[in-house]
Amino acid sequence: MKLYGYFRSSAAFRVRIALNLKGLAYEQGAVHLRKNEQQKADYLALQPQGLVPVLDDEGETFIQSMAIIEYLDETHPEPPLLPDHPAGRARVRGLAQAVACDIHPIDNLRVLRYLAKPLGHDEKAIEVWFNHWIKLGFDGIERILAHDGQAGRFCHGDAPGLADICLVPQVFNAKRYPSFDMTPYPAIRRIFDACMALDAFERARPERQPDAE
Ligand SMILES: N[C@@H](CCC(=O)N[C@@H](CS)C(=O)NCC(=O)O)C(=O)O
Repeated sequence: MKLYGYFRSSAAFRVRIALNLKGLAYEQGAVHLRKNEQQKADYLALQPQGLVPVLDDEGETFIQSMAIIEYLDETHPEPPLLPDHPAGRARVRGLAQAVACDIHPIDNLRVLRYLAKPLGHDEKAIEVWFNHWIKLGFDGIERILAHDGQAGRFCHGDAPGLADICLVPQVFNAKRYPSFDMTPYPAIRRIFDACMALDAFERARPERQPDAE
């Protein structure tokens, strides 16, 4: 398998964690987002949206991190990334989407670039924007994790899964600006630490990727 991504991409980070949890070997194809390699014709032929990641599995290519992770879960069921019970699966997908649909897209590189140009916002305003959407998202996720009684060591019980896979890269993003305060999120911090104690998460972190700068 080959994963096209970028060391700082949190969507690619999700897929790296999933591949590691499944114990699957993969090579990486680096797409340098800051240099706009995602807009080059050869990459657009692979991913017409101009986004990472893409997973190539024996010549078949797949886009969108959540779809890729569910593909991996269906083709390599052990260990499962979603609970057995439909209600558990819905809870885990809900938490995962709270990150992947409600936080991450608004803080994506192309959005931040658009805020700068043509909208004319400076670096400070962009930092305020970036942190604002993470705070709003984390406030809700923290309430769920701390109060619905279904989190264990991880977001759902005591095994890592899709919700943790989405949460951890988003916490890395939250640390991008030192001005973001993680203090109000003890449940998120506890689960983050539990995840990062696992080799599958640790090996997926941005600094450990071959294209890291
Ligand atoms: N919903 C997509 C999001 C993919 C995405 O936004 N990727 C970012 C990096 S995390 C990207 O490629 N950004 C390029 C850009 O903004 O130009 C997924 O989950 O795969």
